[in-house]
Amino acid sequence: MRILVTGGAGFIGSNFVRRTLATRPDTRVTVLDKLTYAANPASLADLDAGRCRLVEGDVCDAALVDKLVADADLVVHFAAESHNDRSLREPAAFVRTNVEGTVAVLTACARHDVRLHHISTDEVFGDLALDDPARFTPQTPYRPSSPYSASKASADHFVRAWVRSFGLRATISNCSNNYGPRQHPEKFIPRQILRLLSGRPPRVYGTGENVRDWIHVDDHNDAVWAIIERGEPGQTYLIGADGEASNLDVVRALNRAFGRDADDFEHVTDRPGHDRRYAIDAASTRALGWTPRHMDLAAGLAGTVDWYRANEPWWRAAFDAAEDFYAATERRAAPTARVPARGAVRDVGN
Ligand code: NAD
Ligand code: TDX
Repeated sequence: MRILVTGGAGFIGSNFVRRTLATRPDTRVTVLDKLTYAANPASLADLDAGRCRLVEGDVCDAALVDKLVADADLVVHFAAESHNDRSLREPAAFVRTNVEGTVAVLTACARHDVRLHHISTDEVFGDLALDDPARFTPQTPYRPSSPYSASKASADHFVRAWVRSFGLRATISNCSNNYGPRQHPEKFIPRQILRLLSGRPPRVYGTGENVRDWIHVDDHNDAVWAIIERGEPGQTYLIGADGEASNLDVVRALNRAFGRDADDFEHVTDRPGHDRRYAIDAASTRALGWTPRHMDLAAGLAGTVDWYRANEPWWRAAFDAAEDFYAATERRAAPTARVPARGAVRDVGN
């Protein structure tokens, strides 16, 4: 099977490529990646060149995408601008890659009748109140909050439009927050690990009560394969591993993993529009026979710490650049305002 993986030099995509080559001997992979700041070609450098090639290019380059799709049996579309904080500073890049890039992939897949799996996020559903017992399901209405999540929501709508209008064989998955090896140092968990490895305390936005539903990247990618192999074209699948934890919980667990006082961290300026809570009901993907294997978050974090500890050449330059990025706006702050609960200011007008 010839697989085109867009965004395969990024966090989840590179783990997908590695896992695919390791577990499926009948596969060959072409990675299309623009090698933006978020990519790290070292994530693919040790792979068998006979089974994995990297094409440096833009997913918005319709002619290039068409040529690569014509040679594929399957496309898995990970390429995106993926960081909420950056989407607040440079939203246009998110519209371009996440929306126009997806349309280029859809157009080529429809032209060549190639099966597509589109990687999306739980953030398209907006957020839940901290005291709301609900979780996201495939029926939850879209209500994105940030330029990032709005661009991903738009991309999902275009996928469904291509399924309906052009008979494209496509599935969509909306996954919760991933963690694990090879995640860019700008993201929450690696940032805190690398600050701790560099002798600096973790940094929590606002009160730190915001909740994310953590899943190990290998569990996400196994779910993607379950959908590719057993999912129904045209359907949407939600992926999550019942891993809800507040940012405070995560930072305290990391401090403990480093043998530090759990409460030795800094509060900094909150993210504007900061989503309160995400929570996934993954019944749609579990129905395909998939079950997550990394259910112990503390153990998963410990393994992730070990990986970063052993791979400084992989992360050093990106970590320094990410800390510069944050230093431009981030200030120490007292955690005075609570995260708004249900019915508070953010829900007015929805
Ligand atoms: P990432 O930022 O680590 O990787 C994105 C990759 O896409 C990078 O290698 C980058 O170079 C590439 N890319 C960006 N613009 C491109 C363009 N114009 N053309 C070609 N390649 C381009 O992101 P990630 O965390 O691995 O996320 C991958 C996908 O999974 C994204 O679609 C994201 O929305 C989705 N997702 C991520 C999470 C998460 O927790 N990280 C959760 C759910 C869904
Ligand atoms: O230094 C930090 N301190 C902090 O408290 C950083 C970088 C983040 N945070 C908070 C913000 C969030 O509540 O941690 C939480 C996680 O932040 P991110 O890692 O930026 O992830 P999030 O915004 O939740 O989005 C992620 O999950 C869904 C991915 O980046 C998206 O690509 C994915 O779609």
